[in-house]
Amino acid sequence: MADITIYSSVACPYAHRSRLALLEKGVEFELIEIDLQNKPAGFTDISPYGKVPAIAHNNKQVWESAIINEYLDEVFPNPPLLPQNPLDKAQARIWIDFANTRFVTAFSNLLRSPDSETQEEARRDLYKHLEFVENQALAKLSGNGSYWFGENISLVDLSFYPWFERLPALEYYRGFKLPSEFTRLQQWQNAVSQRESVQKIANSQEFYIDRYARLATPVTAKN
Ligand SMILES: N[C@@H](CCC(=O)N[C@@H](CS)C(=O)NCC(=O)O)C(=O)O
Repeated sequence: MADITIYSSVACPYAHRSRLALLEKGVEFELIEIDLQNKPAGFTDISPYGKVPAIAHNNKQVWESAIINEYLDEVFPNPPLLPQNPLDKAQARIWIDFANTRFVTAFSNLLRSPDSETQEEARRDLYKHLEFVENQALAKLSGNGSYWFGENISLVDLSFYPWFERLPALEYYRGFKLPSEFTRLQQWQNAVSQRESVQKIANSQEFYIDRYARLATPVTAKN
């Protein structure tokens, strides 16, 4: 029996992050797919917020994707997915926080908001956040390497990537593409998309377009 059980949902980008971390670590795990429209009885005993992902390890639970990923990195230290030096580790955590609080919020508002003004604000924010990543992260930290911190993949790459796999849905529903001027980001996306872990659980563009049909509600203009 695997030591780790992950409660996941195939379309969920947060669960995607933790599944990638498990695959990068090469640990055995059992995956339980949760139907979020019809959660199993007692699911909050495993995941107190009622969300995926959550993991069970040694009869204890951990939830919240960013926390799960740091936990996995500590419990399975090889290969390391965070820099070892405290200052670099702090930088990595700042970027993961940036993903959670800014990048994902703009992505989600653009896709989900039925309100055209909110969508336009989200579109501007998303562009601004991608520009910030291009100039302040990839151009400065990556050197000649393909990943956020250069040669080695890290939890920062895994924290952003699931939304990049879902960009075709944003293009389909909102006409938003990764701007071509962000060449470092394009290279980064290509490199991450080719990793074995990523390929193993990648879904097609059609999958996301179909799955997000319900969320990508039509625009309603304000009077
Ligand atoms: N902050 C959480 C977000 C997880 C999350 O929002 N998961 C969604 C699916 S993508 C969920 O489980 N939603 C079910 C619900 O809220 O009832 C994390 O990073 O793990």
